[in-house]
Amino acid sequence: MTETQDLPPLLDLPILATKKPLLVSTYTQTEPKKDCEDSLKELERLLETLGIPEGLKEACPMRQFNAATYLGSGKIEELAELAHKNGCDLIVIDDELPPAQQRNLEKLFHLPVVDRTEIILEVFAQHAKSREAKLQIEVAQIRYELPRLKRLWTHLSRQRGGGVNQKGEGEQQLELDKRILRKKLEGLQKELEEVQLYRNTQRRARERSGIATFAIVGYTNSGKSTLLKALTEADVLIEDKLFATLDTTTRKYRLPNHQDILLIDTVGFIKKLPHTLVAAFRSTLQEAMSADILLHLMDASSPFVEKQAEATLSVLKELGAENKPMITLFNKADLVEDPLILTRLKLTFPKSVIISALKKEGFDLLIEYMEQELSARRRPLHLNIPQKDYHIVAEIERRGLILTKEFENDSILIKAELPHDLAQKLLPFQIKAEEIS
Ligand SMILES: Nc1nc2c(ncn2[C@@H]2O[C@H](COP(=O)(O)OP(=O)(O)OP(=O)(O)O)[C@@H](O)[C@H]2O)c(=O)[nH]1
Ligand SMILES: [Mg+2]
Repeated sequence: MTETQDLPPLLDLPILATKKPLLVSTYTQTEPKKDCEDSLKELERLLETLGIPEGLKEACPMRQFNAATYLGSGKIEELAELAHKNGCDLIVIDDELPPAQQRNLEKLFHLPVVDRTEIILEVFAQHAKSREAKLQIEVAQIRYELPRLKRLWTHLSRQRGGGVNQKGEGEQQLELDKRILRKKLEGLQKELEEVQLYRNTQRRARERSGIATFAIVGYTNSGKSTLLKALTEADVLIEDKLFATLDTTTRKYRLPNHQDILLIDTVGFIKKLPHTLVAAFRSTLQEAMSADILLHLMDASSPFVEKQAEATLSVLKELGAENKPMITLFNKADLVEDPLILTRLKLTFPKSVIISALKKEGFDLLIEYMEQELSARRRPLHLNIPQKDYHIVAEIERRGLILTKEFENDSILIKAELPHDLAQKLLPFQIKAEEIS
C-alpha cells in the first residue's frame, strides 16, 4: 500500500454485515431509562444505515464509573453470557470509548467492540460525496484511529502497513502504521486547507454581496433538505436516512416582498456528535453558522423531538452560534396525530412555526417570520437619489425593502428599509426630516 492511496473505510463493512450485534447503552441513577432506550433505537438506525443486521439491545444501569473497562466486571460477565446465548459476535457501545477501555473490553468479551463514534464516522464516510466532505471525514477517521492502533480485532479495521513484504510484527508494525497514518493525515490536512481556502473566498464574496442568509439547521433526518427543496426547487438529496446531507448547498430565494435571500442547507446534528467530526467539519458548519438567521428545524413527529432539539442547541453552542436570531420550525406536522404535542412544543419554543416541508404547509407564517426578522435588522430611510446613480437603486432593491419609489425631476425619491451597513453608506443621500414636505 502506498501512502498516497485512498484508505479504505475504517470498518470492514462486508465483515460487519455478517455479524449479529449486541448494542449496549448505559444510564445513571439520575437519568431516565427511557432516554437510554431511545438512544439505543437511534444507534440501531445508524447500524441499519451501514447494513449491519438487527441485534439485541441492552440498557444498563451504571452504578459506578469504571475507568478501565467502562462497565463493571459483573455487568460484563452478564452481557458476555447474553451475547453467547444469542449468538451475538459484535459488541456496540453507545458512547465514545477511550482507546484503553475499548481494548480492555475486547479482551474481556473475547469479541470485537466498536463504539458509537466509530459507527457515526463510518456513516459519514459512506455518505460523503464531495472532495471536501471526503477529506474531512478521512481526517476525522485517522484522528480517531491513531490512538487505537493496538486494537485486538484488527480484521474489523482497515489493513494498514507497507505492503506484504515490509510487514513487520508487533511494536515495529505499530510504529510503521502510525508513521504512515500521520503522514497521510498531514497530506490530507494540506489538501483540505486548499479546498477550504476556495470555499472561504466564495463565502466572503457572498458576505460582500450583502444578501441576508438563512441557514437551515437541525437534527439529522428532520427534513432540512426537504425544506430547501420545497422553497427553492433545489435539486438536493432527500432520504429517510441519517446523515444524507454532508455538503452545504446554498440557494437564492425571493420572498413575497421581493427581497432576495440565500438559504443554506447543511449537515445535520446528532446526540453525542463526535468531537473529531465537529472539528473536521468545522469549516462546513461555520459556513452555515455565518448566516444571519438560523431556521432550527425539528422533526415534531419523532418521540425524541425534545432530546434532539437539546442536542442541536448544544452543538450550536459549541460552534458559538447560540445567540444568533432563530426561528424554530416544527416539521412533519402531517405525521403528528396528537395536536397536544404541537401545543406543548409551541409553549417551549417562542417564535416557532408548525410546518410540513413535504406538503408545503405552514409556509405563510414561516415567511412572515422570515420577513419580520429581516425587517428587525433594517433601518428605515428616506432617500433622494440622482437618476444618474440608478445603480444605487438596484442595490437597494437587491438588499433592502423599497416601501415607496417616486420620480421627481432628475431624482428618485425612495422610502426604504435597509440593512445597517447599506443605510450607513447611503447617508449622503438621506432626506433630512425638515426637508420632507
Ligand atoms: N411526512 C413527512 N416527511 C417529511 C417531511 N419533511 C421531510 N420528510 C421526510 O423525512 C426524511 C428526511 O428528510 P431530509 O430532507 O433528507 O432530512 P434532512 O434533515 O436533510 O436529513 P440529513 O441530511 O440526513 O441530516 C425524508 O424521507 C423526507 O421525505 C414532512 O414534512 N412530512
Ligand atoms: Mg439533508
